[in-house]
Amino acid sequence: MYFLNRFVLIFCLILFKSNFALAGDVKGNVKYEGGIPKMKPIKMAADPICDGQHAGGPARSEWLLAKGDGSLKNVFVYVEDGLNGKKFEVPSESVVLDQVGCVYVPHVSGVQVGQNIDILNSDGTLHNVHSMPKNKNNKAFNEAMPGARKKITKKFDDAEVMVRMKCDVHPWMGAYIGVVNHPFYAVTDENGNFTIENLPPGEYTLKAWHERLPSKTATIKVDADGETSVDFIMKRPPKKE
Ligand SMILES: [Cu+2]
Repeated sequence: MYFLNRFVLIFCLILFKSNFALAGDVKGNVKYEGGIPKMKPIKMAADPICDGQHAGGPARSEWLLAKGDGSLKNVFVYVEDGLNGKKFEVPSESVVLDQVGCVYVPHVSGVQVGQNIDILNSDGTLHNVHSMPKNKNNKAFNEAMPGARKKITKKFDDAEVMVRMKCDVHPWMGAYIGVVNHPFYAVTDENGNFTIENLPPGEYTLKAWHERLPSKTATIKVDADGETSVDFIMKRPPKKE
């Protein structure tokens, strides 16, 4: 009896472990190669409520955030190909896009098709949230959010990388949302790092998108248990002759 119990226990442990080992993580880093432009201060004087919220100095544009060593923030990295139409559950928690000091936070984010996006207004001023999808299956929305309107919830019906968001009141406000039909995406942090977790074993095309730089792709192989590493280098397009 004792041995039988032990056997069952070991069997269960193997089953338990394999359940968690049937997927791998993809980790990587994105670097920018080239002269790093200076992000200019945004002139918010048109709306003193916006301006008043940047005590540490004026907000700056965010279209290319690279550190001295090239580490590039705000790159949207996602599985472009290889999932072969597999369906994935839509997370019940919302993705959040906030408006803070008349700047979208975060500047780049991702969401699954059908997943709720809570668009918040942390400012006591009027914003007008305007999505600009190009995919006809995604309906554009254009909604006023007066200072007292603190939250609206939206979603997208089809995959689209990327959907641009803008504010019709503050022309400098812009954000990008990557809409994908799976959970395998990430946005690089200030060190250019990203992690995509729990990818089923297989071969995939991974794509790195940046708002001003040409996209890059890589073919990766993910094993059932372990970590795959992939780095990208992004450059400006060559100047036209
Ligand atoms: Cu605004």
